[in-house]
Amino acid sequence: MVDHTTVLIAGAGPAGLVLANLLRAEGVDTLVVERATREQVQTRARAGYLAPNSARVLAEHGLGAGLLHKGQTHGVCAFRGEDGEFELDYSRLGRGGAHTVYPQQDLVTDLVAEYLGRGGDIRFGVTVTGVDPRTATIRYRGERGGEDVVTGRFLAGCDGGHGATRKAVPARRYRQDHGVSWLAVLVEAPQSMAAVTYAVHDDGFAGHMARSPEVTRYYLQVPPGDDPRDWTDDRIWAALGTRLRIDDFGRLKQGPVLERRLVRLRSEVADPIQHDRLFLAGDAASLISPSAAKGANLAIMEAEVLARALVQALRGDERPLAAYSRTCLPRVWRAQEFSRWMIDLLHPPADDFHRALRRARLDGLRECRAHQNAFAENYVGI
Ligand code: RFL
Repeated sequence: MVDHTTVLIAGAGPAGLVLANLLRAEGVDTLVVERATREQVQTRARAGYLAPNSARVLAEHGLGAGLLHKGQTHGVCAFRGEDGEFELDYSRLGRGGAHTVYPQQDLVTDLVAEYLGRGGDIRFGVTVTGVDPRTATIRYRGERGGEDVVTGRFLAGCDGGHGATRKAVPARRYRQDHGVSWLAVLVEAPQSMAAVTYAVHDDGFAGHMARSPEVTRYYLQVPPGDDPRDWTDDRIWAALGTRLRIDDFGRLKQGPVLERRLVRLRSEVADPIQHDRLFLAGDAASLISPSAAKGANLAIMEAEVLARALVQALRGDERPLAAYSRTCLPRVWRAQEFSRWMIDLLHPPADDFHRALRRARLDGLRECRAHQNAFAENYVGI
């Protein structure tokens, strides 16, 4: 049997779920197919820092209740190094704007509930195995095995960086492995500092980011290929203590390590991000290193652009849909440029020349209003 819908969406992450909700609000028939179970998508801890544009999209479309009630506003970040610490109140720099810190799994939970409440159809435990962009058809395997086919008027590929739809878009792919790996750690403890803190140290970068009142994210630069299992709780706290210079700035609030995973900092941008009736959004369209916390924000931006274009196409005007790649890609590249700038700032090669350049960059950020404004614009905006 072949199922039909209007917009078929592969993947129930931030990109797919925002798109699905925006389309349902316009009365468009949608079907979301998702490989994982509902429980898995609602517990997968990843992003936390949502930029003002993401908060606007969610609030404007009635998807921001959880974010407004439980999210924390953060507008200050700090840099720590051998010359001490300085803070940037980026909410008062550039055009202004703060992040809302709201764990991605909570956002996904809200978006699933809202979509189902709007009468949306979502099938969990379903893996896309084949994609035909010309007919907007996918072949999929359900939890109990056996293949089925579903077709739409349009197909949205929101199945992330390892999904099936991205392979069906013939595109030029710009790939970069930044040569840096982070141990991404979640600990059951409140945040230790009021601000996001980026620590530069000869042992490597360390970062501190809020997530919720009970859970904090830390990052540690580690040699590429390190096995996360070799990083015991004690070893993690010792490295964080050294790099975050607790002797100068005070102790960290410790708790059990809930999750440790290795993240290779890499980028991949496809151009174009559409082919025939297939349109990619989020990590399926481009991957960005988490150094500037942009991935989920790009996913939400693209979901909004795509939702508008699809609604117009269904009303007879396909021009915005034809321009989808051209609309999104300049913003994707600006985010890539800033995230690469952050990588250079936080992980310079270990030689005297690059260490001195890093100090000059930090001096610029500490002392020069024009540098601070540019940083703030890039940090919260795209
Ligand atoms: P997702 O969230 O990966 O969702 C894709 C969904 O597709 C499903 N799927 C399939 N379904 C059916 N058939 C198949 N063949 C399928 N293959 C995959 C998957 O199960 C999944 O549910 O992609 P989306 O929606 O594009 O969202 C992207 C964001 O998740 C990602 O960019 C961010 O998490 C990146 N990121 C951050 N972004 C921010 O904006 N701010 C942050 O603070 C931030 N912190 C982070 C991050 C990413 C991290 N990691 C894990 C790389 C911190 C970390 C540690």
